Amino acid sequence: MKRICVLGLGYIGLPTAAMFATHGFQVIGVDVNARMVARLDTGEVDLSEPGLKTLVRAALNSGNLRVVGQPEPADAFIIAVPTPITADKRADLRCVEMAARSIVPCLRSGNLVILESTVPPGTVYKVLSPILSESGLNPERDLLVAHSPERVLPGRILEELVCNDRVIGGLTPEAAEAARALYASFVQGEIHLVDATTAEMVKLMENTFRDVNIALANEFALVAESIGVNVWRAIEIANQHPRVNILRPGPGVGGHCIAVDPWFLVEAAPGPARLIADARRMNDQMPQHVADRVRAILAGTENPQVAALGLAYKADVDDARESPALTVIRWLQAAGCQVRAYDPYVKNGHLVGQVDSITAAVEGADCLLILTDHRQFKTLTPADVGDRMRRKVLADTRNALPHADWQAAGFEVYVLGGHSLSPSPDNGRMDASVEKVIE
Ligand code: SAJ
Repeated sequence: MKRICVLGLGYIGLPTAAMFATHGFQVIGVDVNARMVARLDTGEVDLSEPGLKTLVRAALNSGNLRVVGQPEPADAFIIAVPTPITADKRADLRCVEMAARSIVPCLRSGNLVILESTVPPGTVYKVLSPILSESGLNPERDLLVAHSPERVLPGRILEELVCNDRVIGGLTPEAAEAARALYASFVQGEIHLVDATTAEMVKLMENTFRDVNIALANEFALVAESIGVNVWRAIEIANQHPRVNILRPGPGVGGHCIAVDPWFLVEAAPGPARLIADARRMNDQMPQHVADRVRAILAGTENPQVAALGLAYKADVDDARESPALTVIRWLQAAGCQVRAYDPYVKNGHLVGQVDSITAAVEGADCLLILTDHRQFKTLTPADVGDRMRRKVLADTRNALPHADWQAAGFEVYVLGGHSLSPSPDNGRMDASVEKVIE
């Protein structure tokens, strides 16, 4: 295996292609986005991922990586395209199907085909194999077909690509072995060989575990609000127990993985997968919960203005797709609040009122709302913003700021899942029913 064709040059395909290219393979990177291919060809990487630009440029400069619009014959094909969900929460496999169809004319006997995209259990057998067999080759006899789901964390992709364990599910044991030999060129973690459907299930279970854990943390936050306990302190102490690891509550779960993958298990087994579906719904209702609280805090304020900090779905990434921050903002806007949002990384937030500085966001605002815990926001002080605001209210959905300092500086402080640090202001603007909730 010397020549690899990687289909899909996004957050997974591009680093994978560059990694193989810098490990001596001839790599053909393929993407249907012609503009992106043209930019990549000149070394321009539009994804903000630590170290990625350097790695891609090294791969291009070595001559081992070429980026093109159409697949070419190769020894191995790696499919790393998106698998979103449809409006009715089912896997949208059109990109996988399209990528698989596009390699059919290139396939030769003995080729290795690896699917890295996250897919519902059974996809390799029921969707990928039938398409590959349109080549006239038998996927079990003539080809080596495997599933090796990507499992890297945005923000740490390059490191995790090398260090994480890898699971490889083969359509046949020979296919799994062939895929192992390929990844072993750079993977330092252990490589676990199973059948294709088990590999599909492993990946979904990992993200579902995280989603259910976050849903529990969010439920704890709501319980804490209703009984007047600070959930953050409670979780911190509970997590000291050697067998407890509760994740963090927040304004919802975003990204294209944790908020999506659990639905693939529900789709595969709707009867048994009840807790999984409930957890999903719990996390999906958090943006509305946050928006409701902010609205209630601002009840009675004329023409309420909200300065929202953070559009990305999580800290220190530039990715705002499926971000709960956007949903919170849309709810607030629908309720008549004017929102000015700032995010140091996200570039395309103009639709939700993005402005280009914290100062512009807080000017005349009635509430400073923290939606993403970017590093830059954690060092924000009341002196940076207080004088510019019309009303000094801090609503922190990520427990990102030192609330006592803000309270000492005259801010009313509301923490998602927390109890109020300040006595509730008796200024008539506060809806009494709200205190308990966002406190
Ligand atoms: N979040 C919380 N509380 C937490 C942790 C996360 O509310 O305690 C929220 C984040 O703010 C974000 C969302 O969950 O909105 C998802 O963020 P994340 O960091 O948990 O996950 P992703 O989507 O960036 O990456 C995950 C990773 N999966 C696991 O850690 C099990 C990654 O390894 C996968 O490769 C990736 O999904 C994927 O592609 O499936």
